[in-house]
Amino acid sequence: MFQLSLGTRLRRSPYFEATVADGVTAFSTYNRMLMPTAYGDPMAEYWRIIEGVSMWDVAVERQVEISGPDAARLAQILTPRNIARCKVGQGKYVPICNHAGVLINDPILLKLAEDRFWFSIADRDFEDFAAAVAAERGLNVTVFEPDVAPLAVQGPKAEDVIANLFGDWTREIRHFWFRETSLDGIPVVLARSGWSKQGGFEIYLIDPARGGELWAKVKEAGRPHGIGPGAPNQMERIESGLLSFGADTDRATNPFEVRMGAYTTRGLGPEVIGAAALDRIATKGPTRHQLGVVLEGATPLSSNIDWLPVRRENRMIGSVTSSVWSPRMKATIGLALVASAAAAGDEVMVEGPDGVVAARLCELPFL
Ligand code: THG
Repeated sequence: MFQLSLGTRLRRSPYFEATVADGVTAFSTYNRMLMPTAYGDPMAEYWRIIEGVSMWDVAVERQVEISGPDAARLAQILTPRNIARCKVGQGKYVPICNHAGVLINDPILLKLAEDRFWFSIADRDFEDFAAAVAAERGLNVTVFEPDVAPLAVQGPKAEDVIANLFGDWTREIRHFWFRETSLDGIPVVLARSGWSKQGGFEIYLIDPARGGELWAKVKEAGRPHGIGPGAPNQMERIESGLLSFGADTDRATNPFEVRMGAYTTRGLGPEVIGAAALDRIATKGPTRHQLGVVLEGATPLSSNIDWLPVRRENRMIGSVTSSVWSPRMKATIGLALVASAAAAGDEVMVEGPDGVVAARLCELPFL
C-alpha cells in the first residue's frame, strides 16, 4: 500500500535489528519511536500470549526520570493518586491529569529510591510538562529521559522463562514491584508488569548498546517454552479491558470515564495538578463511562482507524473507541465510551465502516 518514511525524528529501539531479523512485518509509532506491531501470524502471536510466552519490543515505553531532593514532591504534584505510601522497589499505575482533570498520560510509576522515580509513559510527551512544572514551582530536581528500553515477556510461561534467566527469586516478585539487577553483566530493572492480563515481566534494559544481546538471551531461555516474537496485542488487551491511552481517550477524557477513578485520591490539596478538578467531577458524577460492546454477527469490523458512532433508540450516545475480533469469545468486541445513562445490557447500533451493526453493551473486562 504505502511505506513509512524513516528518518532521524523517528527513533529506533535497541532491539530494532533483532526484530527485523525475527521477521517483523509492521510498525506503528509511539513516543516518536518505531514500535513493532506484527510478525505476520496474528493467531500464533495471540495464542502464544494466552497459552505460552511471547516477547515484545516495547522500548517505546519511555522513562521520564525525576531525581533530586524535591523528586518525591514533584512526583506527587504530577499525579492525582496518593503515592505517599509507595515503597522503593514498587510500581504503581498512576493517572496524569492536566489542571482541568483531563487525562494526559497513564504511566506506571517506578520508585527507584526515595529521591528517584521513573514514569514509564504512554504515547504522549511528558518530559517537557514535568520539567516546566518543576521550574514554575521552584523545585530542586533533574528531569530527563534516560535511554531505557523495556522488553516485555508475557504469557503464562513467562515466569518460567524469567526464572530460568535470573533465578527462582524472581518468582516471588509481586505485581508492579521490581528490582535492579543484571543478566550476565547487562544492567536491567526487572519488573512483574506488562500490558496483558496473562501474567509476565518487563525487563528494562539500561544499556541500549546491549539490546541485541538481551533479545538473544530471552529468545534462547524461552525456546523450550515455545517463545516467539510478538507485540502489545489488540485482541488480548480488549478482551482484558486494558486501556490504550490516546486510542480510547480523547482531549476531554477524565480518569472516571475510563475506569481509572480508583487510581485517583480525593482531597489531595491544591498543590497536586488536577486534584481539585477531579474532586469536583467526583461530586457531580462523570458524564461518560467506558463499557464493553459485543457486536452481532461474526464479521470483524474492517477498520480500526476511527471512533465509530454508537446510537441507542436513534440517539447518539457515544463511540466505539477500539474493536477487534475475539478468538476466545468468537465475536467482534470493543471498548465504548458512552453517556453515563447508557448501561450494560442496552441494545445499541454501531455505525461501522461497512454499515450499521446491532450490538449490546456489557461490563468490562470481557474475560
Ligand atoms: N509497561 C510499561 N510502561 C507502560 C505500559 C506498560 N507505559 C504506558 C502504558 N503501558 C501504561 N498503561 C497501562 C495500562 C494498564 C496497565 C498497565 C499499563 C495494567 N492495568 C491493570 C488493569 O487495568 O487491570 C492493573 C492495574 C492495577 O492493578 O493497578 O496493568 O505496559 N513499562
